[in-house]
Amino acid sequence: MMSYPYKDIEKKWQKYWEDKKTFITNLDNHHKPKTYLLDMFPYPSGDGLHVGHPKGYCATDIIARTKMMQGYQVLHPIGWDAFGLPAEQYALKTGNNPATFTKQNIDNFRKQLKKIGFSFDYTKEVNTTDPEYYRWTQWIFIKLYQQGLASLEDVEVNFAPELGTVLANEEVLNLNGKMVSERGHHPVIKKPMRQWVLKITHYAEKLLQGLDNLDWPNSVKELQRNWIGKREGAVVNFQVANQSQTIKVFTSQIDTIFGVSFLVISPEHYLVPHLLTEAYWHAGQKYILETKSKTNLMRQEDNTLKTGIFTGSYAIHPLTKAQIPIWIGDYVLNSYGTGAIMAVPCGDQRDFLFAKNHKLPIPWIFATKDHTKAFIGAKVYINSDFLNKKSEANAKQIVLEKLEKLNIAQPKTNYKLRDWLFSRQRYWGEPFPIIYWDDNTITTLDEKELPLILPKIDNIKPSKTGLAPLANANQSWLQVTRKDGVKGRREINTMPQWAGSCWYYLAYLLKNNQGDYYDFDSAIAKKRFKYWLPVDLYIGGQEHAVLHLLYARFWHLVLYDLKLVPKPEPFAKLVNQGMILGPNNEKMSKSRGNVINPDVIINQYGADTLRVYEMFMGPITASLPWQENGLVGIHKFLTRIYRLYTDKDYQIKVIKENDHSLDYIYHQTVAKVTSDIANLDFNTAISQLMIFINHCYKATKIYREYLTNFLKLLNPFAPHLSEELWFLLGNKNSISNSDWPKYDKKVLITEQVNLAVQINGKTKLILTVDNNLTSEETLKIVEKNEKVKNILANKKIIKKICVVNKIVNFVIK
Ligand code: ANZ
Repeated sequence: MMSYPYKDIEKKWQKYWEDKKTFITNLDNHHKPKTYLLDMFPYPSGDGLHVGHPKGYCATDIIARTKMMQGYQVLHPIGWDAFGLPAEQYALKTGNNPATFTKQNIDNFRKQLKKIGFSFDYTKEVNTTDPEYYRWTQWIFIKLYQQGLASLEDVEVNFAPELGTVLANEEVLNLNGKMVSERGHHPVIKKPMRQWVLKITHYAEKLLQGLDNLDWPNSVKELQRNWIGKREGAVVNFQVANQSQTIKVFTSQIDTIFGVSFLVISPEHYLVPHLLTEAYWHAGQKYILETKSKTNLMRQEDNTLKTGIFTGSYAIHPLTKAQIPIWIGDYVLNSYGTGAIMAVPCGDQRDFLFAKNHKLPIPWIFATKDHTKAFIGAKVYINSDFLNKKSEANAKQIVLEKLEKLNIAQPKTNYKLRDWLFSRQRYWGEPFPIIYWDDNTITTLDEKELPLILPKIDNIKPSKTGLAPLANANQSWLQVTRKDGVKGRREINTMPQWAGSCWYYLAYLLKNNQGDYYDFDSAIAKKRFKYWLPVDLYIGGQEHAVLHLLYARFWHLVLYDLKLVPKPEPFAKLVNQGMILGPNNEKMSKSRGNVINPDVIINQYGADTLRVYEMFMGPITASLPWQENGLVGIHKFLTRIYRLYTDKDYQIKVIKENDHSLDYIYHQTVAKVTSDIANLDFNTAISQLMIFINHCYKATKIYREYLTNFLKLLNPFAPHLSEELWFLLGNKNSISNSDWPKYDKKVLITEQVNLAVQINGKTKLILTVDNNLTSEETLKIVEKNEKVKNILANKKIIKKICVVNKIVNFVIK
């Protein structure tokens, strides 16, 4: 196969960049415009990198190298999200300490990344398991605690007995109607436990509002909006007949109040003991016990049997004064709204199924002939007293106002978002800086006592009861004595893996020359945050759409409110790279046996081939299968470049004076590659590089400066090869320190075309314009034209339609 000495070349330049510190960023140099490019930092697994990892890193690397040549101060760091379950489980299996194992994995990951030639500034490396790092994770926790945003609560948690740990809802899957852990598919059951909870719900509204201004994929913003789940509705009070209690229900459809034929409260509702009458007590208790084994997911499923039991009590309908039965039903969740509902079987399918199942009345308040399911569609009210003939919006307002006056209802905004369960019964996580004192007080550690270092222990097995592994730590770690002699013990739970990844983009900015961190609240930190934030481009997988990205935004908002960071949002622009699938079009995984190891590819074709191939596969956001022949094609392309610059046959064609024969293709290439990179259209930029090389091969003369500048365009994609050829051309300094080429727009004008200017489809004027304009540019020129201005004077333009090089049509009233 056609090849070039990529092995020597790549080794040589990787060493050069390291020796010359080419990509070391001075965080305190704030004299240029900046760009902060962030990759979702990897979990350093024992399996090492696979070819999917570099895809996102290649994208940020291209931008980093381009921006550096374009005169920006660039930060492109990397680090390790190194706490977490896999290391702990591996350690359990092999009897190793996760720390040793994690260090080996990190060293291996770093070595692999270096071989791909990324322009990462490794001096800014962060590692979430480094005590100097988690000192600040603990510090932020203390801030949250001081703000009242961290508290201990008895929560029904998802407990995985085999893992001996509690999992957040997001870490639990519904597999065939059973709760299992997302990682490893271990069974999960509900169990009440005292846990740390972070009050992310306090920030629900800010988290929702903040999304509007972010340059993020709409799909991700929509996922976050749904997760936050804001609902405008009302709380309505139903008086219990012959009792002093009222039941508060949350409804988003108060206009359906005349359709209410019963109430349903959740099995966990605090009024259950008051409402269950003696006759129903036994059956009620049995039902409540049964629901304990069900997941929230199962309870909420649309088409399952809607189980429930009558309490024996009745409520009074606030408007009709009718007595309506109160039921317990597990499709009503205690954690949402008020944990109680007014059931409208003709308007809500779950209520409909419940009514059918328990033979409860179904009053029809919507004009419809279909009585086989709950009504959906445009509402026409019947049997609804003063609401009949009203529009939906009107009806909602009228009932609410009426009930508000009677003190029976209040408007209420509800959020689906739940507080964040923050305790894990694991060893390999950040210890909480918390002490429980024998005098029943709880305190956080003093800042000066941080970091609280995770003690080395021999037995990191969780006990099957859910007591965390740190219960096995040495007494000298567990026990503390206060100056006044009062004894205390440390928290034995640890923080979840999300904690360390909530603020790592800030940690990069805090790195000092000693390899640890400036104080989070120091003057230097403030200056750096002010200059470098927000992150300009964040690239990572779609799987982090809700959890990591919502948690990190939450912490950032808290830090913003504490005036520790200057802006409320951490990540201005987000891009989700697509997956690299196995050659068989399936997700790459060890179990499927279709994992491609980048080391093998680099050995066989070189890192530049790997990089250019990954970027050439298709749009960065697309998920596409790995294809060996594509890789071969790219390797041939790079070899062709190498030959053009080194082979005598071509060298004799190189001229020092421009003969202008390549002017057009050269300027076109600079223009296209520049804008494609800015738009993250890397595959089409590479196509253009190929077109340029084809022209050079066909040309009889090649202007030397064009060859030189081509290398700058190639550099972000194939940094080693371009650096090698750059030095071959006699340059003495890294190509990364050179300036990005400019193009001359005039050269790109080949002809002019006639453009019809129309009003409502009728041609009014013909203008002659250049044939290389974008639609925005065309419109600008047309609208500036005096004659057009006269035609359009005093007209109200509803729409502008532009067909480039042909027509501009103004639609007017
Ligand atoms: C009456 C009604 C009539 C309702 C109707 C719906 C349709 P979203 O919009 O998703 O927030 N609901 C309230 N609390 C609940 C709980 N804890 N568990 C289960 N369901 C609950 O859902 C709001 C609606 O879900 C509320 O409006 C309530 O039923 C139900 F034609 O009230 B609705």
